[in-house]
Amino acid sequence: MAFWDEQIETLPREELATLQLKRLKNVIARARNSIFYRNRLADIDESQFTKPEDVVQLPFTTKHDLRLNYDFGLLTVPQEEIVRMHSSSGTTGKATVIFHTRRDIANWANLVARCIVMAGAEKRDVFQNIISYGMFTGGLGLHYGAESVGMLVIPSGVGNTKRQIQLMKDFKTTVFHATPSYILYVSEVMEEEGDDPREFDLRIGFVGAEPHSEQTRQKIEDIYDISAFNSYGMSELNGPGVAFECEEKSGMHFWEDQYLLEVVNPHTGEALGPGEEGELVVTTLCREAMPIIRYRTGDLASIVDDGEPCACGRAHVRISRIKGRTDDMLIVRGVNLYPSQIEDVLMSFPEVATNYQLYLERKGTLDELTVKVELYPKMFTGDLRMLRKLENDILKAIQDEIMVRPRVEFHEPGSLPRTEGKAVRVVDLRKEN
Ligand code: DLL
Repeated sequence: MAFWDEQIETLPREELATLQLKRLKNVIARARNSIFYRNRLADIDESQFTKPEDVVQLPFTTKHDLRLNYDFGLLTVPQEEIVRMHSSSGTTGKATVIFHTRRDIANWANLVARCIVMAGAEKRDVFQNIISYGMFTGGLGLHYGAESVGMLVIPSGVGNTKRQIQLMKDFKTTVFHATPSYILYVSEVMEEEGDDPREFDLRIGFVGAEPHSEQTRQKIEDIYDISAFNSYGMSELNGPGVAFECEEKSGMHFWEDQYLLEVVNPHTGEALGPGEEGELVVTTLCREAMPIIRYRTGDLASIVDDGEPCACGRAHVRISRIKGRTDDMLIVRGVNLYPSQIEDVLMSFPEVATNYQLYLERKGTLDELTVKVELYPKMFTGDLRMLRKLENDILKAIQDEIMVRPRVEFHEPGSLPRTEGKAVRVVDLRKEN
């Protein structure tokens, strides 16, 4: 088993806590160099902190704070010290921007390199980075990490799917990085072109940036005959490289030497324990240009609580898959649900292909949920009885899961809308009425 930074990855938990406390104090002091935190932290005396958990004495930082303090309000260094800017991919409201010093970029590349090596990829691999470059952090984030490891990096970005496939063939790509929805689309194009995705040289895939179920991961692994690893991050916390799966795949290791993690009740802000699902709240422990303290990520997950340290030997906690975002929650006929619950059900049916979308409408006073789902071509043989049975089975399984009876519509593969970046899973037309 390989490590990028064995000493820090396997640091005993007491030593990790000591390191976190020291870094937390430093980061508070540093944050005070920004206009925003100078006021926000005025009453805090961090010299009294005795353990990392004392972080709860600090106020939360929200996306709204970042927006209000656009552009340089959280910057702690003179502008000439910053070498890079990124932006979050939010589609509503003002953008939030994140700045990095040269050391921040090196640190981030190091973290991503940890993830890459943890998943079993190596210098000899050919790495195709099939994800958007630019303000989005997925492209450059993995790019720098992979170069640090010494892989041959093909910065192919997203789109031009036939060219992606050609590059994979010509340069014998062994590792890719993509959103789960786009890499599934790539496999459909391969099949249309008469290529068998299992026949390529691929062996490892990094998938992330959007919620996806365990079944979707398994689908990607089966289709490509690879091992796929879940990757979590967000622009406000650099981007990818925050948490990533090891070969045990029993949760994503959250790099606690760099990020202090809390899980809180999203409504009350109260601390939750291991195994309890809540909102991830994160403090950057090493960032120079723009430290963020107790950031309300909006992402819902839990700390894995299986009572065992991970068999890979890494000491850093593991988090579950991200269930969704606090703002993704749908209320349908008074019932709260997350799109990921429906994905879990859909992807457990082998007849279901790779794409789906949820449509919400209001008929009179009643919400109507339509689950549009693509089936594999073999299902469209004209055997209506078979389709009706499948429809009933899916309906029932969804209803059991979410307590709302949807409509289910079947579509041919490739017929529902696609995006090259993050998939749009929900079309909510109720707001327009
Ligand atoms: O998506 C960073 C990233 C790039 C992560 C590439 C992994 C791979 P943002 O555009 O700021 O940054 O979006 C962050 O995406 O708060 C989550 O809601 C969601 N997200 C990211 N990774 C996952 C994942 C990048 N593995 C937001 N599972 C986050 C579920 C994810 N959701």
